[in-house]
Amino acid sequence: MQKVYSRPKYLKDAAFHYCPGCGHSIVHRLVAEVFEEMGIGERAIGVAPAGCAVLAYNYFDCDFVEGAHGRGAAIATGIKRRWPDAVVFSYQGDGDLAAIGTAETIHAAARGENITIIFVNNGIYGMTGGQMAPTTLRGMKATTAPFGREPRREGYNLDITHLVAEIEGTAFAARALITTPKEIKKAKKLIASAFECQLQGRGFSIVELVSACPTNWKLSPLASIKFIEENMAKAYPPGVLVERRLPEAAKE
Ligand SMILES: Cc1ncc(C[n+]2csc(CCOP(=O)(O)OP(=O)(O)O)c2C)c(N)n1
Ligand code: SF4
Repeated sequence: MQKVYSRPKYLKDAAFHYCPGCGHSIVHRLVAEVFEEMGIGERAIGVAPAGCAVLAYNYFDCDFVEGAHGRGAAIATGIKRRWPDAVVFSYQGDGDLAAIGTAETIHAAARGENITIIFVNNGIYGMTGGQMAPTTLRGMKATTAPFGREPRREGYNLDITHLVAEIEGTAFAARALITTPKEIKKAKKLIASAFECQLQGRGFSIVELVSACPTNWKLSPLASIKFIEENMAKAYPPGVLVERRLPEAAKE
């Protein structure tokens, strides 16, 4: 019999606490598979966020630090500077990265810190019950935008990965959709490219995974996938946003 599934080496034997249809479980698995395939799991140090992935260290079988909300890029910076041989990543949601941690994210990119950010964009604050995030789409309802986001009242939605891609210290910025198996395979490739970028010492790398929060979107898991395809993917189109070559200093 052909084996089609096995637990990745760097995922502990623990059941995820995430809701059915939540993208976090899929993204965890992808990162763990990449660690195994690239042989970097023993060197990996993660920074867990506030948000639904707060317990990420219960699932990944690698070293982990719990970060305060939004501070992932700053904490990862400290770890990487102290242990340059470690493969350091911060795992963050959109409330965490694009609201509370905007400054840390942008300045880590501006400094070209050689770290990797795994950014799960579900367009809402999941853990705290569905408040509006900077990434909440125009017209999308949230507990703090009960009539649907209206730019003149709640502001425009923010494509933070695009913003960060403009910064010279960003070596690699990409986005993928956590929807169909085909898109999820693309997501895995981009996650691997981001870690490869860090291994080559090229600077800041970020992969945004556009992902479902069926619970707070108040949609079924299947309808959530459709919502990503029909709405989120238009505001946050997948693909490589930027890939910069080795800076001169790193080549010497
Ligand atoms: C400095 C700070 N502000 C606010 C909070 C409360 N808080 C915890 S999780 C969360 C929302 C997280 O949303 P997001 O980052 O989008 O992650 P998700 O739960 O959707 O994965 C908030 C506001 C906190 N823990 N620390
Ligand atoms: S609330 Fe949303 S982000 Fe949090 S575990 Fe449930 S589906 Fe995932």
